Amino acid sequence: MPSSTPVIHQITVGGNSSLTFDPSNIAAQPNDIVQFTFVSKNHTITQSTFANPCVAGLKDGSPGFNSGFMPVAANSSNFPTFNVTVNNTSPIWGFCAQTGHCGKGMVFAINAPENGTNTFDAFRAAAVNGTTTTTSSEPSKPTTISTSSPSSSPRPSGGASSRYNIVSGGAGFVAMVFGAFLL
Ligand SMILES: [Cu+2]
Repeated sequence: MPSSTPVIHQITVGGNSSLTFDPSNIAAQPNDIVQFTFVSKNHTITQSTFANPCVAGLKDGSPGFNSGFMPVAANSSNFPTFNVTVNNTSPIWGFCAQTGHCGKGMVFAINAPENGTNTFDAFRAAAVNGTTTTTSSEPSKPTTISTSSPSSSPRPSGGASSRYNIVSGGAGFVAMVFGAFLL
């Protein structure tokens, strides 16, 4: 296996008091280190999955990496850091777990596919759409479900999503359904 000198990728979190990882979408090689430097407010970098951008944890149930909250006092120049070592070339997805930040697009990826369905842009869109569903629109707009001709229903999956939305009303669950729909 060819080895090269590991690269340290510097990511600024909350630069100019924004809700951003900068850069937010990077490519890295195994053994590279991604160093997050928290420069404002109170953010995290928390690992998630493409299917559930704003939910901590991996598909196999393991927690993944999580910096925890990294508060930075106003006017402070003491910036905490958190390092993630890249083990392989698989995509790594993450978000900020501070309330509302993921839904405002504060997400991050390492080695996201540049093409296909699981791009960084799709990941970010899922994060934003999954959260705004319950914060900016009516929580439950009952869907009229036709019972006269079920076989000709043009969008059965849309009906299913609406019903889950009504039952749960949870942002996380809506995000999960939305993410699953994207797959
Ligand atoms: Cu944040």
